[in-house]
Amino acid sequence: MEHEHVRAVDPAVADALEGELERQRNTLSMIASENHVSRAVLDAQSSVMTNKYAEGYPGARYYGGCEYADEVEQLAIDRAEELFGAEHVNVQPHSGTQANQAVYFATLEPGDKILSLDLSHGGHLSHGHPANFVGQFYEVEQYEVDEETGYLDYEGLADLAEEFEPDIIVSGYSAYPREVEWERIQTVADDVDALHLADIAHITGLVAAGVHPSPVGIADFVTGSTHKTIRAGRGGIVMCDEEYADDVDAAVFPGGQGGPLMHNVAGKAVGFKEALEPEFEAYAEQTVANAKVLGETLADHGLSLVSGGTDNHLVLVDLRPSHPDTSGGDAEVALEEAGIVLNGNTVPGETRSPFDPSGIRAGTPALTVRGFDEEAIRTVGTCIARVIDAPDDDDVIADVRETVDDLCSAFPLYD
Ligand code: DSN
Repeated sequence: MEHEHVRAVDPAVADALEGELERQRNTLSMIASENHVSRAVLDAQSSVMTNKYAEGYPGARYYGGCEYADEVEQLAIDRAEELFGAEHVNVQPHSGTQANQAVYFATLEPGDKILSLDLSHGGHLSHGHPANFVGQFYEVEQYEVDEETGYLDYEGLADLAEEFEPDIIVSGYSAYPREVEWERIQTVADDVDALHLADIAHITGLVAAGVHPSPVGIADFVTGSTHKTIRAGRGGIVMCDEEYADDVDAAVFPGGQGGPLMHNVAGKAVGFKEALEPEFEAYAEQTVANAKVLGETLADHGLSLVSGGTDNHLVLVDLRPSHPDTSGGDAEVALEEAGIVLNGNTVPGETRSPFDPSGIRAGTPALTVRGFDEEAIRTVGTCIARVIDAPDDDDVIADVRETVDDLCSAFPLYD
């Protein structure tokens, strides 16, 4: 990864690209929504497909010269259909948010009602936050997790649905560490005659590998992003039954987007092929096993986990019981100094602010790609706890940074 062509034209950008590669190599990437894609996906994403306009869909484009674009997009579609068992897949959304936008555009009129999980309880901006277009174009009501247990409050959701009479219920979350019971949410949707969108952005890879139950075939629409646990490069997808296929396709293009990012579609095709291999299931299983060990290690050091643990790739730590004077933002900054990159995160019953929240969120997808096993993750968990115990202690930070350096050497990236 020399970037010699960039360097010849633009040394400033070449320096930044190389700096980012070294940053990823020399730190522990634990932002739960991030991952390291394969060299094959990187190669596809930096290909000449970036030059091609291919508005439309395979076999029905608005431009000539699309034979290879057709081939690549059809491969991405076929592989996604096989991976997820979906009747119809659209692989063109530029991101998970744009996948959600397509579903709203396909199914709702402005002013229609969306029932979704509150952002501070683990939801997502594109599920109805007032700062997002969704919160401005639609009427939004939000359900919550049970603040005592940290688990989704399915009964509260059912009561709220009966009262609010939503047109669509959104499930699927960005900071929820537990298995989602899709059938229970579908039952609520059926009872109030609402559609159901399951946004599996975070767990797309876990669902593909069969280590988290799938909402495909249960919810009316399933959206995902392709760069998180599934490692297929940046982008989004929408899955649905055949009856919604034309509406979803029209909502993606021309409804919400112009030309597809064909280099990213090529990355998705390659990443989905990799996800169909048996090794991917082993990777997804190890990701979850590592997250469980991470949670146990943090708990052993006195930290409080929302819901007490995890069933997926992430843990959410509420710092208030153990470290009331340390915010998630403080912890994020100190950990980054020590070479551990994660994010401060709101927690259920948040008492600070989204800019300086009470928790941290940590995920294992990227470390697992590097080969981290349970033993290495235990070391990482101990490092995190040490820094949180002494975020202002330069000696502790330096000592942890040494351990992080050793781990980065033992588990090299893009070698
Ligand atoms: N921003 C992503 C996350 O970190 O969860 C979701 O889009």
